[in-house]
Amino acid sequence: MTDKNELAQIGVVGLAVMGSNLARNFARNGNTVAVYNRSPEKTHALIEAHGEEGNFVPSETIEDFVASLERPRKAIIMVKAGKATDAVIDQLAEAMDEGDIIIDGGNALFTDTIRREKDVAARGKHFVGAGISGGEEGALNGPAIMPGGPKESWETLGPILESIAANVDGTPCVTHIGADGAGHFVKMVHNGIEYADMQVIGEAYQLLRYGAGMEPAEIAEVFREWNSGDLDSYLIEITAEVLAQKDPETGAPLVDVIVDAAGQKGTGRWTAINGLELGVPITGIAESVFARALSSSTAQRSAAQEGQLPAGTIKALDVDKADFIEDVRRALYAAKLIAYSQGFDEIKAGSEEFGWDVDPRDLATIWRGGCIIRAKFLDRIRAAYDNNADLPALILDPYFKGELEDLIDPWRRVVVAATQLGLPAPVFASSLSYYDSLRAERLPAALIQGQRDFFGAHTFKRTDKPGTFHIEWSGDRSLTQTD
Ligand code: NBP
Repeated sequence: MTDKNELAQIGVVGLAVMGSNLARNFARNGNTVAVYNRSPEKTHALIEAHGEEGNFVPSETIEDFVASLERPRKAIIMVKAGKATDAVIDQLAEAMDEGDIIIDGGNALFTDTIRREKDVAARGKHFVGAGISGGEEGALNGPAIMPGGPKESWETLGPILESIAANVDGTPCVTHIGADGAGHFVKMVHNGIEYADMQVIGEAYQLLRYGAGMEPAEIAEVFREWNSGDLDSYLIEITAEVLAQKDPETGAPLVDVIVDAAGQKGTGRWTAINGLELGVPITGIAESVFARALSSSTAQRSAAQEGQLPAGTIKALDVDKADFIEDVRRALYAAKLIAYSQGFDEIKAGSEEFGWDVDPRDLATIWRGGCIIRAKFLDRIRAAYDNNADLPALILDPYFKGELEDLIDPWRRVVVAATQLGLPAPVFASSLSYYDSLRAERLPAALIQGQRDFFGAHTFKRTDKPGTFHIEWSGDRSLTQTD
């Protein structure tokens, strides 16, 4: 149904896949929704195909669109991230009045969101950068939404966003995350965790396929079973679906006909770059980004295969298959736990750096539904932060420490097996090194400090007394205290 005279509670600008599904979600949930797209064909197509789903108010100009919104006006931008977003913000800020709210629901870099919030605030309007996860299906049926921006905007926006968000146990998967770029920041880290989660699932598959010699359909069954336990999650569920799928053209397992070069749109890379900038060791996430890059290094990979780099001694698997499958499940759980732990570390560091006061319990709550990393064990993460809001690391929570007791030996066995089989398992292995580094009483960093002092007089601290010291390396090698 469309009515040009009715004022809309919310508007959507940009009616490609995400925007049109989001607009339908608003309409289906009883909101009157104004819709506008740069090229009017998309607006017409939406109304023609889905106009009966609820109340839509279509416009062909941004001015008509703005005029069709009730005050304070609320418009969500769902256009291509980057310059297109800036252009639309400018048009809306021009046409809107003081106190109106512009929401960017695209995948913006959080530093762009901080900049845009300042600019829009200077023009007297509110700007909310909102991370939206769940892809096109989530946008239509209930995404997880991570809005940042001013708290007062949330008071106006909250109810309408709650009406379309996913809902778990009566709790909507949306809450105010923090000021300016906080929403897009946590969405970025969500995607980084997603990269790591997908990579560890891929490594488990690789080991079962080429280590244990299992066929995709058989592995699909294993993943189905895993989905009923600790690993219960959307990504495990869809992995079983993908592995069970046959290529409609050849009848071969679909996974065998897909080119093994993983794409990326940038949010994983942003998470890794930000981790480096903040000095947070998000090794699982960064390794996953590199793993995708390596998979797409087609020329190098084919040269390495043709040139046959020496493989060394490859040892076939000599353990019981069922035992190996269980070991891989536990290694996957452990590596996934590390990825989440590191992601939450990055959010804590970002929150401190930018003064957002992000509550990790909110994320563990809203990520339980709608988003790609939704998983049963987020309830455990929530409980961990409920027990201790200042946990130094998620894996130090008593429940997760208990889980690690059961995971650590299988995890070590799987990393050894992967090495002996000559199969890559970069996140399984690097996460284990991260874990052992955290546990280590002494790290080789002491030696590195010695080297740095040797070549650059960078000084070092001592274990036995306070102060900063230097050895006269090129002289008499005496010790001096520099402060
Ligand atoms: P796209 O990212 O493909 O963008 C297409 C839309 O942008 C069209 O409506 C297009 O209008 C509009 N647009 C462009 Br391009 N340049 C414009 C400009 N200068 N002025 C006004 N409009 C302009 O759409 P999408 O895949 O629906 O994604 C929308 C946003 O949601 C993106 O930021 C994306 O990163 C984010 N997101 C996507 C997913 C997903 O699963 N796809 C998930 C989560 C978030 P036109 O029709 O006139 O060309």
